[in-house]
Amino acid sequence: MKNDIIESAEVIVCSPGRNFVTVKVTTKSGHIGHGDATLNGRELAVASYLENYLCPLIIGKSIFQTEDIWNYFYKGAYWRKGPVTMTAIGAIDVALWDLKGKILETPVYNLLGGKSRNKMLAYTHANGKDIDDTLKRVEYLRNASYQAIRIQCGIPGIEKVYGIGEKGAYEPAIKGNKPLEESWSTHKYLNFIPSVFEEVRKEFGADLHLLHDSHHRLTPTEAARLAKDLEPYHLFWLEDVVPAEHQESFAQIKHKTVTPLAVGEVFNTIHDAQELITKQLIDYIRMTVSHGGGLSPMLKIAHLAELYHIKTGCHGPSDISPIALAACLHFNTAINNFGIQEYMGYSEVTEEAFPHEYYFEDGHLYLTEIPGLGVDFNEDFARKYPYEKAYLPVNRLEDGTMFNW
Ligand code: GCO
Ligand code: MG
Repeated sequence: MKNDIIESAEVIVCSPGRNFVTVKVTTKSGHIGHGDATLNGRELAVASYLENYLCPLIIGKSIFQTEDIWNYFYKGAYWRKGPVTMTAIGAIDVALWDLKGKILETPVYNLLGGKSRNKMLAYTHANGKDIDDTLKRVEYLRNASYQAIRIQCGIPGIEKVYGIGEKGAYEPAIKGNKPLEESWSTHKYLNFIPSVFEEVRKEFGADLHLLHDSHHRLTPTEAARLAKDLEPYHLFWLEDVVPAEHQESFAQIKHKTVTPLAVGEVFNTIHDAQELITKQLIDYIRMTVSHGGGLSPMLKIAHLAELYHIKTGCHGPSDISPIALAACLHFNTAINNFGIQEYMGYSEVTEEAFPHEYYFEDGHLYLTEIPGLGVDFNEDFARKYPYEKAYLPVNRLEDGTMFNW
């Protein structure tokens, strides 16, 4: 087809609001497509993989060959899987789908199966330093029209806990040359968290959808205890209860509780989730388009999950760029088994760097009819903010033992 041959592929690493890695693919006809290659705290590894290995190999190929190009990079590399590799492949894949939409003059969702829904339920975060503070934040978000809220709360006796920021908005990556150290006590966490949900339900009633993230910190036995203790509060989901690579742990948890389970933000291929899906050990698969290798493999994962009653709930933190979020929204629009979309929003600087068509209203995210993904990259503006090294925190038990973050 006319217009479809790739002339160049470039990687832009900069920090408009926070660090982002953006891939820009240009066709001979001058069309431009974008992909997001941001992997929080490991940005330069992905940029190097792209610059040195993937970008040079797509020059001269057709943007329509997404399936062949994806497999060329996945099967063709011999070394498979892993967040760095798959985020890099995913960024190219998304940029090519963006180009397909632009050249065919249609939104990307029309190429993925068409419109299966008009709007997408979104959840955001309430992060309180204590129960009162958490209740205040839930109230604020309810007034901002959210119908689904993830609840995280400071734990008495633990100084610095996952999910709780200084001023409300939560950004885990800290600029500097070494990671911040957090600390953890599962005993204190398990004793306290159910009381937070008790208060939230008392105050806000049964209709609000509530979610919670354990961030990979429990054993299957501890996870089952928490899931059972939370049953009276009817969570939408309980996320990442155990380290995600232990697929077999979920059988132990799932068979003990009716609290819905979600996992997968750190997965990067279908093989990470295959057993969880086909044995129906989870309720929501959290893989996101950019870290999951792009739209091409994510469609396969969603279709497999659909057969087993499992819905999607794409990871959508502020550490993936609006390009990746838009890719999730097109994916969510096209599949049948959409569940929910995480949505944290962005700083003003980030919004200016990535002007976008999608919007949030009345608790939901919406797409428009614009061709492609509907996100631009304001490159000159973004380049004014150079990359600054930042790390995700590490986590130790109270006695100093290295633990899961
Ligand atoms: C979530 C996540 C994030 C991650 C972050 C890592 O559910 O949104 O757990 O808070 O920790 O995206 O970069
Ligand atoms: Mg999470």
